[in-house]
Amino acid sequence: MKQQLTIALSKGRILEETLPLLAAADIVPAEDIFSSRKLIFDTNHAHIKLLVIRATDVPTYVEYGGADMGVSGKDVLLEHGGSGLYEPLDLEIACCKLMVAGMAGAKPVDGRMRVATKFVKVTRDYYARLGAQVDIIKLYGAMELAPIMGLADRIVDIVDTGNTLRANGLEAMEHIADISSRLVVGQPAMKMKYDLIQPILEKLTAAVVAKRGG
Ligand code: PRT
Ligand code: MG
Repeated sequence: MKQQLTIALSKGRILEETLPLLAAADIVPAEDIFSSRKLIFDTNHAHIKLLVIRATDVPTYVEYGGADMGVSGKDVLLEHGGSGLYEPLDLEIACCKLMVAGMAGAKPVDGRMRVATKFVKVTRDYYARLGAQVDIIKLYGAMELAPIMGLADRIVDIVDTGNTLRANGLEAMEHIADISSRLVVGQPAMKMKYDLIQPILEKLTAAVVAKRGG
């Protein structure tokens, strides 16, 4: 029997931009992912399956071999720490920035700053590089609310157009990282399934380059 290959996809906004790239690499789900509640999808290849899971779970699945490869936002990868993963291709989709933001016009904070975020590791690493001691408050969503309600002085969050910040009276203050989605491959899969992975990697690379040109 031919070796099986499992690809973990991040559901939500990354998925919409991932499917056309996969299609360009001749990998097409056997049914409409968006109108299904399934977690595992067959494709046009008997040996390739797709998992559709939470974005934050993709690196974990790939690291532990629950999937051979996956598509994950760089923000999620930075927060995960990237252990056990190769990151062979920038898919150049779902682009955005990780930024520090605060109330528009807010002054620098005297003393220890409170920073609310769901990116605890990224935030800790960022302020450690600056040599600043901060208190990090973990939130799971709606970070913009934290400075408004006095819960935190700053937030670390994803910014694209800046509309969400503006709509809540906040502004971006410091740039932490440019973000896009990456193809990730597990270390065992890269070794054991290289013959299956290599042609997919080549076609995806060509699709990314073609899209960039067009
Ligand atoms: O919803 P769930 O908790 O399951 O997961 P999730 O919210 O992380 O998933 P989802 O589908 O929102 O996708 C998140 C991934 O998409 C991130 O990990 C990024 O890699 C990527 N991405 C790209 C974004 C954005 N652009 C983006 N604009 N993720 C989130 N946003 C949000 C941001 O959090 C903020 O609320 O959009 C708002 C800012 O957008 P602007 O345009 O108003 O600045
Ligand atoms: Mg979301």
